[in-house]
Amino acid sequence: MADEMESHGTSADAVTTEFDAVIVGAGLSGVYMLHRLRELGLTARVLEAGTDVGGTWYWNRYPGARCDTESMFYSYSWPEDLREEWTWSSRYPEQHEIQGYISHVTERFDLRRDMQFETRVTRAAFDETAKRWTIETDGPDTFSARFCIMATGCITKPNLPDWEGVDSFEGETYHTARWPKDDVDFTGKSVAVIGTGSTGIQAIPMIAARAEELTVFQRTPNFSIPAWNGPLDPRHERKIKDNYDKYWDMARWSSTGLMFEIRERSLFDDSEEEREREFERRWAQGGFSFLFAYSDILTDRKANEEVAEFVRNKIRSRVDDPEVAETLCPRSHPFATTRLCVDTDYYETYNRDNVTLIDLRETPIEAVTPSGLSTTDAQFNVDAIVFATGFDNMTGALFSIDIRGRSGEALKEKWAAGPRTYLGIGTAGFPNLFTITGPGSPSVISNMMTSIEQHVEWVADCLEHLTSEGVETIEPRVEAEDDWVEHVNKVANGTLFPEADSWYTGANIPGKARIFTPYVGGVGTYRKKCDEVAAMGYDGFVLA
Ligand code: N01
Repeated sequence: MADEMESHGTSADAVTTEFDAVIVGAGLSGVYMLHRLRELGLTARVLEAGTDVGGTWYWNRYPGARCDTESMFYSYSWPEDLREEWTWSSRYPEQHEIQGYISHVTERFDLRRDMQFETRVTRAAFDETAKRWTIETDGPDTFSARFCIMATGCITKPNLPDWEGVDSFEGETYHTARWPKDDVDFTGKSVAVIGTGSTGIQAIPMIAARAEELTVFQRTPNFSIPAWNGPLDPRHERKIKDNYDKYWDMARWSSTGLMFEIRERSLFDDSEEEREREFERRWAQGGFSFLFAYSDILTDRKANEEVAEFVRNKIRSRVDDPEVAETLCPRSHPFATTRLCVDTDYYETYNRDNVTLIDLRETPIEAVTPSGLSTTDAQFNVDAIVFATGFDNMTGALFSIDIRGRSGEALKEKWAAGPRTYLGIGTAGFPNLFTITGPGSPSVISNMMTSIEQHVEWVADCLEHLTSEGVETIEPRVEAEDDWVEHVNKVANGTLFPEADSWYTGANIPGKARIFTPYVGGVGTYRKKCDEVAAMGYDGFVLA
């Protein structure tokens, strides 16, 4: 039965509010989760640290921020009239447009009244006697809920290098994931950008166009494919909208959650000329399609190297200075084993007179100084430093909250050697705790939209089942969790992914356990497994 009530806490103005569920985060997951729980007649409150909905699209408002999943598949698949009434302006959606979309959905379903902003969750502890979660915040409010749903996102907690003197810089500093809401004007300024991941690759061309001088500090070059972004073709939009259910169903059962033409063919089944033609065809399409030219690109070292060299040659053709081009060519990891980037004029930016590339592998940064940055080779005096240095991904947001399960066990301690989940949805010892797109699920290796919807719908069905059956708690069995973690690793080890020092493995954060966290077995395969688990009465979970 739905419960929602308020009781007075210990301090004068502290109030404990009771709900069926507390949802942490008002991004794409939190918004949809709230909608589904409302439909079930459950009471829920979304707690969000930001001042508005949007999640990652609220925080990452740096110049050039844009999703590299195509707009038509970066939208909720429900309901029909919502998808009919919304029109994206371009092939790939821009940050402010995505935030506008999430905001539109929030208003459309009157979700805002169950959301509380500027409220950071600091602690969530399971009370074994009451069988409820107590959720504490940085404000006076405390919440009590049967279910605690972490919709905290995979790429949430910014990573800032702890270089000597990092606070001593007297100019402007920005982290791309905490970009100011007001326009930042770099006109006439000398700017340093640190980091060349998906974010840096999007921001660098935009900053270069405005700044007097831009110095890019690169530690590891990434592979990037052109986006060929442009206005959304109305005929393409109509075609997708007219066949939306069919396309979405295909996406749901595909390997990626995206609608790509995937060729189940080894690269070596084609002649060299055929391969070259196929690469060129995919290059002309732009974006991630390139990855699916052949089925062994991510499993066969030789096949992968051939693709890698094709892309390196494209870099060489896009960059005028051969030395700069070579510095931009990735060699330390196989193609696409770090997140493949999608760009607009990234490599061409290095042909501008006001842009300089510094290779941190040759000359590492030693310190931040009051006037800029010093490497082992030189001092760079700048007006502004932009940290595009990424995130403590997958577990960072969860570990920022003191999550305590049975007997006060800390999630952070349980996962010290790497996250342990069953299906990426729950973890043993933490009853009624759900992690939307958690570690061990396809999440970041798939179209996030498809994976978010699948998890939200699975969790909603599960809560409906528990409520109707009068089940108080659900949590994974330890053996089921162990088997799943082993399976996730086994599947990953059948690919080239673990060879890279990527954030997928936690290698970007000093001291973090190194383990490949997303499930690369395919979105469709994973969905089937989750559906089977539910159909078998939540096999692998303890229902008490
Ligand atoms: O972060 P990253 P991001 N010294 O971790 C460098 C999603 N996303 O914000 O590779 C020097 O990829 C680091 O160097 P290295 C997407 O899933 C999506 O760019 O660790 N350099 C790297 O170059 C993406 O993968 C979209 O050697 C340091 C960079 O900083 C994820 O978010 C857009 C350093 C960080 O790259 C994260 O992307 C943007 C140090 N101490 C993001 N520490 C779209 O949909 C870090 N670096 C388009």
